[in-house]
Amino acid sequence: MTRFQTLLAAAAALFTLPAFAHEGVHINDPYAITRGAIGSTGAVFFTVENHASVDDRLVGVTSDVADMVEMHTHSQSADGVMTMPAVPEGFPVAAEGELVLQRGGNHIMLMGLTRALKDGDVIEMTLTFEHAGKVVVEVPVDNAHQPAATGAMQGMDHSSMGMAPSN
Ligand SMILES: [Cu+2]
Repeated sequence: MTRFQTLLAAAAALFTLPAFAHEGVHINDPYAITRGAIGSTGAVFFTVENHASVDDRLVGVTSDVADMVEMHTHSQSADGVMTMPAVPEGFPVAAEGELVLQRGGNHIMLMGLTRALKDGDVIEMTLTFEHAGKVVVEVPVDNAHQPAATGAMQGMDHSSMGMAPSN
């Protein structure tokens, strides 16, 4: 190892050790898709890494960017109708495991945006985990994040929740 490599290794250790040392959750690759007008809806996706040796659970999400923030999943009825039922009990994150929120699966739903959003805007959300506690995450709006699936969230039926279509 050259002296330069040694310095690099030392610097890397300095920056990475605190992250590995803490027994919490890490939120990776957060992004939101939304049509953006006030009162409309949006969806938020990210991956949760659980570095702890105990099972955890995402039990709550709050943000002042929407009137309602809910955890949703996707489900398909026998006759092929897709719905997005709320999951009030939240999403489990296994010990040393991962929770993946993605299009067509579990996601965070924003209903009734309190301000207009566009690509590049950043939403602040507070996630509450059963064990890891509260984690604040900055979520960029990036509608093109997975272009192939962009239409997936639109046209979803929230009428079962008594909400009028807002977009
Ligand atoms: Cu939803």
